[in-house]
Amino acid sequence: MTTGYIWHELYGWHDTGTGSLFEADALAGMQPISHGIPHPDTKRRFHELVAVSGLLPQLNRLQPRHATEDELLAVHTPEHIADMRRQSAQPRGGDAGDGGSPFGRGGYEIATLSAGGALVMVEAVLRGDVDNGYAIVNPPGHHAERARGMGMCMFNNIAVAIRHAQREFGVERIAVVDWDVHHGNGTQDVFYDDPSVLTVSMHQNDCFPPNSGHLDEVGHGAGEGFALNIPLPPGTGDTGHVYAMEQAVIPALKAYRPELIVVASGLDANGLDPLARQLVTSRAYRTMTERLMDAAADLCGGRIAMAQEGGYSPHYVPWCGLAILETLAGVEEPLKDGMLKIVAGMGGHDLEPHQKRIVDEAALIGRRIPQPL
Ligand code: 9RB
Ligand code: ZN
Repeated sequence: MTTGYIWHELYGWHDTGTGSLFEADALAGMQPISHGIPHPDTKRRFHELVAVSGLLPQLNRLQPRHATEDELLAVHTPEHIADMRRQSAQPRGGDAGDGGSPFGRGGYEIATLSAGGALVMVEAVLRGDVDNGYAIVNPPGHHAERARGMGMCMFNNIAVAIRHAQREFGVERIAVVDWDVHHGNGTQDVFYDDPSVLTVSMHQNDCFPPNSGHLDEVGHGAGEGFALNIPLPPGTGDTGHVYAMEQAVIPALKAYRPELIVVASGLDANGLDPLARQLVTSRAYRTMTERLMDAAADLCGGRIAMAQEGGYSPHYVPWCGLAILETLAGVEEPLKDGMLKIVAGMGGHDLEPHQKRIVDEAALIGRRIPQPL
């Protein structure tokens, strides 16, 4: 098994400012903080654990490149791309679009390298250079819509990669599985009318963005039936997430029969994340990866490309990410998660009736996915 891997130093230079997410304002009691909640150190620490664990030499390290303007245009409006480029050239950078997503000067170049990282990974999987792969890209992408960035996302990295796969490799059906704790609204927006991409998002109900990712969002027009949302109640842990994967996500994939699975791999459903209230440990990330790999082996020659989205616990994101990478790479003796005892010890891992009800409802919707082409 060869597993592709991407991390680039420039991803660690994405500057989210001193009031990151919660805008600093001395007149309103909002203190600046150099290490805001979204901070690239979390992803850098993930990469460093991959290196220190000894896994890195077993991976096929790929070099990201910048997505071209033409590649971005397959997803985004010319106005949004021009706006990001213009703001990025300002001495102090700018904001992706919602006033809560700052980026520093040169942020455009980092964002195009992020989209290009997802694209290179998808390309390597489709060419068969690697069996599967994980790109720790930054900034994230899944909130970015066609015409605007938001939620710390400038360009929709995986959407750019998917359009590239369709244009250059003629892939007809691609499935997105988004297990970030926030709704993958941007990816859903880009493909909402399009049956050639199935978007499945499992997330904490009504976490972010507001009023987004409900069960009744199923796609529109020719894309009707090709979006699936699983809005899990706050407090859902390992069993609930694995249940959602087994009962709703995998059957939806089997109904759709994708030729490639792209995972929007946010790691912010973990039990220590400051931006959500789920209770996932590395165990569920490991099991969810196994289930997806089994489905991919049945459906699409094992082709899975994962790209990083959110994840804000500098302590625990590295362990969750390592568990996924070890699973992708088929490591037989994984490194023991040094924090599992404490995070798992917080409880909440049983499947509660109110969690099961939502997953079962989503599963019914997922079973009605039509045959696209
Ligand atoms: C804005 C606000 C946010 C923005 C992003 C996240 C998480 C993103 C992620 C959570 C809350 C508020 C722009 C509040 O990890 N995605 O995967 N909140 N953003 N107020 N305003 C004006
Ligand atoms: Zn997130």
